Amino acid sequence: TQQPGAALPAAAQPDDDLRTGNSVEALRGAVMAKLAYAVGKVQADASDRDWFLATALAVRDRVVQGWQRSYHTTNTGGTKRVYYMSLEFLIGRLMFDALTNLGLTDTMREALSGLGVDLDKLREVEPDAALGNGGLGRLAACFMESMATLAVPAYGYGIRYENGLFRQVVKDGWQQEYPENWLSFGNPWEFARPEIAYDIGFGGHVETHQVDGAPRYEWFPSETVEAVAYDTPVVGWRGHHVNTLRLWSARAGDPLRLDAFNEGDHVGAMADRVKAEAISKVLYPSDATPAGQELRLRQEYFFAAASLQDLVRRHLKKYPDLSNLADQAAIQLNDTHPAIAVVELMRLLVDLHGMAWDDAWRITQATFGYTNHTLLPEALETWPVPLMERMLPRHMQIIYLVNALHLDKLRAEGHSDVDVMRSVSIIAEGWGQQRVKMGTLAFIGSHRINGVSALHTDLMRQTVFRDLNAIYPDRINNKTNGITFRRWLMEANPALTAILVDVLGKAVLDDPSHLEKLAQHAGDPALQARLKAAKRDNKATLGGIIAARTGIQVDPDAMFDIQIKRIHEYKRQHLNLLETIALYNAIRAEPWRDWAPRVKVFAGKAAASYHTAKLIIKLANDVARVVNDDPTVRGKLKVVFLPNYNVSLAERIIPAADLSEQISTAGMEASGTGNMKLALNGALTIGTLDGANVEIKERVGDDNIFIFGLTAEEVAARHRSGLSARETIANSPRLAEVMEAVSSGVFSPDDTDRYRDFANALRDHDHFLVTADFDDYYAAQRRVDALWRDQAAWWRASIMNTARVGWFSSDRTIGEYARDIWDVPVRAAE
Ligand code: F55
Repeated sequence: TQQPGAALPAAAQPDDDLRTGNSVEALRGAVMAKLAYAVGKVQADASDRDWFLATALAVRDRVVQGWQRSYHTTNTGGTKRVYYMSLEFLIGRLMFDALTNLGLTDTMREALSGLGVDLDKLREVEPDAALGNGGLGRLAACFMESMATLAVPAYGYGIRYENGLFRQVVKDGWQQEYPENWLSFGNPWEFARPEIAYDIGFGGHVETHQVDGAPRYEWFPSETVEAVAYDTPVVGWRGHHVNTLRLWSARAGDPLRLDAFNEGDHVGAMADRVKAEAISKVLYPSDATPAGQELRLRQEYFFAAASLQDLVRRHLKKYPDLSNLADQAAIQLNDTHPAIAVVELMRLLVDLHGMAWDDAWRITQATFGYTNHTLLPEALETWPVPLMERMLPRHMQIIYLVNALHLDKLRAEGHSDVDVMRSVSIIAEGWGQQRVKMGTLAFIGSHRINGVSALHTDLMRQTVFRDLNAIYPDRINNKTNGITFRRWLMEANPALTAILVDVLGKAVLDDPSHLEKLAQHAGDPALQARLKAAKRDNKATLGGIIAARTGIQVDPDAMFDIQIKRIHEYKRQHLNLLETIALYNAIRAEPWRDWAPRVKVFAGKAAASYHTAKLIIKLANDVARVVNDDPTVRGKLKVVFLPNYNVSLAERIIPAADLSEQISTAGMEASGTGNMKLALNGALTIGTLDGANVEIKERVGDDNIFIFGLTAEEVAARHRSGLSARETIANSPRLAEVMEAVSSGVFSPDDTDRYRDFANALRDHDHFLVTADFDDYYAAQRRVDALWRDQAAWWRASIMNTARVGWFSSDRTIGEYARDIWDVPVRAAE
């Protein structure tokens, strides 16, 4: 072991190289060198954070080699690139991604332990990069990893928010939001590229002049903001290929108003800088309802325009013009948030590069693909025309022209139905205000539109995009979501991974179809015992986290029943809470019965402005307090709300789950991806026939999943019938009792009216059909109890889940995008 201040080891052997060597000694030397020369600390004074930075930088050197190789190969190969445009990348911590994919985790652990440093402690000090809200942002992160794994030459484009998703603190049971500054101690993974910067215009006016008898349009923005690139390498499995996540940061251009500056209006000029730089300050913390604020539209255009300038410049370095852009670039729109890019590309092609409109439109459509992630009407993005006109005057002109040509063509083809024309128009009329429908714009501007599960895609065809689908029947296709098994199996659950490798061989790490062989061993008592022991360890670890963060003691031998996701009425955490109360009542009534001991764990953030979601968090904490304090149910039921759910916490909860709650109102959860992570890690699902649950059921089999509730069709019928929730409640004594308890303040003795309106809303409207599904859910939970009491049968089902969900790898999903949408090759499996 090196003493502090001792000479650094010489790079004698190739494998001892401080930059590239992968031996224990080389890694140790590399970390020591980073600590000294990059962090500027001596070992004796180094904090865990210093060691983390030194380690991350040493790992980064090893990533960079592959990065440069991949860059060179792509550049010389003339291969088509994929651009994944997303306002969110929920990447979480990156150190174990890099170590795992480079195969260096164990070597690094040994290298550090020789220095008296614990790698697993360093893991915990890395900030969790929460540049996203939930599923949509995490999907983008999984896709980045899978694109690197499959050696698809890809760039992720997004915004480098200084403040990611807020940190959730629970005070007296209520959610409070605190800023999360993930950059405050520096970010070892990123490379600032101050030289890669583009001017992004806002506001101003458009001038028209005639060029060769044709009108040409020129936009004179009144304001310019610079977009500066920050690059993060994304390394794929086994380090074969490394891609780039390029995030844009807003920088005020040189003194925006030099005149004001010189005239002494220092403060006014500075205020303009602040306004410009506000664009990349904060992530909008809503996972469903668009904010509709001016700053959000500025964010959308800022990063779309910067990304397009970047990829156009890359194209023109290699080709004389943009006529072959669609052969060289595929741009995927992650929901409508970047959809203004369709219009911006038209502007670049027509106004700046002088291309004929029809050619430009053909290229634009061939380049773009659009992924839809929600059908909830309140979640569909629209922007007021006056706002667009003011902020992006030329874009608004282009949108009107795109729309006019699109509607003219339909009329020429014989379409005349007013309702159809209205539904397929990009402009919505109503409430005295015109709005731009971003979903319609994205649809019209793309050659492929996809949903994220089979059911969701069918519903797209039947509902929001029904008329567009009838006109363009081949454009909508399904791409069921997936998850990266590197993070969600190998990194999150090393104990399970080791067992899988032992039973199935190492090939399972490269090809999840090998998991299927596990099914043969589902009844094997020895395998069951091993998996159960691994799960128990994971539960004990989670129990430690629960105790540390909430003070609640849980028993690792109880069933861990887990609902982790954003808090939303359509996800129905309150259905779970009502069932929890019913179970609590039942146990108290017959405490002598053989109850299956349970720990109900809830975690998730509510949008800061979503009052009902925050009340549901309070209810969870109120129910937890009452239940956990009641000696009658001790050892039988515990309720936990774990604060500040994020990617890192998910990595701890998921491997410890026995039961996975996927209980959204059917038709409302586009796919879900937590459902896949939990099933892969051996949890059984209790769920509705919604999103990807349907496809999970088809794969794991009816015996190994607990399905309940109305189907999407029945939900639609029920909404049409207008059946009353009051009647439903009256017909269920169990539910009536629970409703009365909540409503009257049994769980809120300090404020007996707290849940009155909430309960009355369920009685009067119950838009999410909590009451309609309650009895069936309660019955399904009792089937869960029964199976738990037969541990051999439970573990058989658990093994069948792990065995049969290999298909939900995001490698499979990306393979489908590559084949059906992007037309790019993927690297063959090992
Ligand atoms: C974020 C911002 C706005 Cl303005 C709207 C929505 C969101 C968002 O985070 N949506 C989201 O996460 N959608 C989810 O996408 C997942 C990935 O496709 C799905 O699995 C999930 O069903 C869906 O709700």
